[in-house]
Amino acid sequence: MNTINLKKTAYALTLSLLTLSSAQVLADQAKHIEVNDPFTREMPPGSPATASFMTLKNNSDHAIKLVKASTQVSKKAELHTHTNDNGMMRMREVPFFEIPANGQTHLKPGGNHIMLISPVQPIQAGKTVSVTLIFEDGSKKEVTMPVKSVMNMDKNEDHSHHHHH
Ligand SMILES: [Cu+2]
Repeated sequence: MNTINLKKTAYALTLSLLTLSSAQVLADQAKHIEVNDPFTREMPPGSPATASFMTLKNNSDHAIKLVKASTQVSKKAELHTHTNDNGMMRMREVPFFEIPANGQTHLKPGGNHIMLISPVQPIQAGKTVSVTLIFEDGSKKEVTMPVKSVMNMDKNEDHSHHHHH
C-alpha cells in the first residue's frame, strides 16, 4: 500500500517536472527574439492597407515561429509574403515566419511583411505604431516603431547605391 502510493507520488512528481521543464523551454520564445530596425510604411491617402518591416534575430538554439501579429492601429494584421507568379508579384498570407536557430529573418519591402489592413487611424510619417508579435508558444513582444514615408525610403536606397560607386 505504502509502496504503491510512493510509486504513484514519484510518477506524478516526474510528470510535473517534465511538464515544468518543457514549459520553461517554450515559455520564453519572445525573449529569445531581438527586433532590429522596425518601421511601418506611411500609408498613401485612401490606401486600404500598409505594412510593417523589421529584422527578427533568434538568439536561441531552436527555430522559433512567429505565428500572429496584432495591433490597435488597424482592424487586421496578417503575415504576408510576396511570390513571383510568372513575373507578377503577388502577396499572400502565410501561417508563420520561421526564424532559424541563431539566425535572422528579414521582413522587407518586396518580401515578408506584416500587413496592416484597414487602418483605424492615419498612419503618417513622424508617428509611431505598435505591433504585437505573437510566437508559437503564445509569448508576445510589443514592437513600437516609426512610420516612414515611401519617398524617404527611395532616397535612402539611392544613397546606399551611390556609396557603392
Ligand atoms: Cu501584404
